[in-house]
Amino acid sequence: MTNQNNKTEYQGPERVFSGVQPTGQLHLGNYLGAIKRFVHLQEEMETIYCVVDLHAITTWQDPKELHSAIREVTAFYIACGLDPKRSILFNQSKVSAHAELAWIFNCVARMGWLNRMTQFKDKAGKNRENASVGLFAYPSLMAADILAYKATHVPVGDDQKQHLELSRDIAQKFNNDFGSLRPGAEHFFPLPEPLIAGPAPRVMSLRDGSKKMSKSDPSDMTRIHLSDSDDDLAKKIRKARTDPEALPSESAGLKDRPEAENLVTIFAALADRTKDDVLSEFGGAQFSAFKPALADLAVATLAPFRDKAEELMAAPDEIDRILEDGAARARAIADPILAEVKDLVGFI
Ligand code: AQP
Repeated sequence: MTNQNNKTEYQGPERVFSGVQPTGQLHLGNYLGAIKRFVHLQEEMETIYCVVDLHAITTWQDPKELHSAIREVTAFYIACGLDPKRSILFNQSKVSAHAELAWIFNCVARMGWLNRMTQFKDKAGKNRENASVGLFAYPSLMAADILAYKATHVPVGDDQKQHLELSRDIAQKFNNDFGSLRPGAEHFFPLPEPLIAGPAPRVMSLRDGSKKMSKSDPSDMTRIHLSDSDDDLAKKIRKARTDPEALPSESAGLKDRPEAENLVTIFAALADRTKDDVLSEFGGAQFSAFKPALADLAVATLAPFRDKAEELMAAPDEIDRILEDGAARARAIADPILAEVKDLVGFI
């Protein structure tokens, strides 16, 4: 799993870090692109999963809604299978190393690097002058999230690939600038590896197969929320855009059929099957037969997460306790790393 070059150079332990923003409701893309993999990885490595509330405020968040969304993401983390004893679960603002290291990385990263980030361009849109400075510097904070723990592996959806590459550039430049001044510190930070090749690294909108499923799409019908009722789940799948053709019997036949490909990908990812395997069952079927089967599968898989998350949300003190405990364990890893960084940079 580890990049061989990185492994020979960086000698620290393998460690996973990732996060989800508490902005709006979690959707199927967040689950299949990220959280489902988080759960598998906790069986294999040390895992640290964060609710990235500092990232959330790079765009306006109502404070009351943010408060409740932090708990909700935590509840879904646990409901989907993350074990707070096995994985470290916490919210980012509780561990000051993230913000402190992000500042240092703002001084390592170059304007030209950040100027190339497509997510900033997409999110700032035409009104770039009015975007927050935090939105522009988002990738430096993301690098800090990962490197505050010297994490070696980062499971994310495909949309985060460019930010991960920037994290590697920041780690490399920090190593070059500061590590070379002290023997043995040339490989102070690992170059974190993205883990993107999941079963559904880019889940697309249910209404437009060329756009990714996203929290910020104005229409609810474009995405399946993890909190949707069974009826809403089934309705959204029933109304998902498709083409008039029957399903092909092999995945090669999905080429140039983005909506069909998306639904088959979702089915395969939810069922832990390959697309070819799904098509060997449904090849030749019309969407009128496939959609109800997908709706049943989605309800059977997602409804238990929703119900468990609701149960957890009814005990907010327990969620807060889990976050507090996770933050203490996170600080125990990050604080000594940050102390070394400060020393390397020359702070007293
Ligand atoms: N459509 C998607 N398919 C696969 N993975 C996805 N992710 C997000 N959308 C998809 C992955 O989910 C993780 C958490 O994402 P996030 O909440 O931190 O931020 P995001 O990528 O900005 O999520 P959204 O829904 O797309 O929000 P908006 O609408 O604000 O842009 C990440 O690993 C992400 O890759």
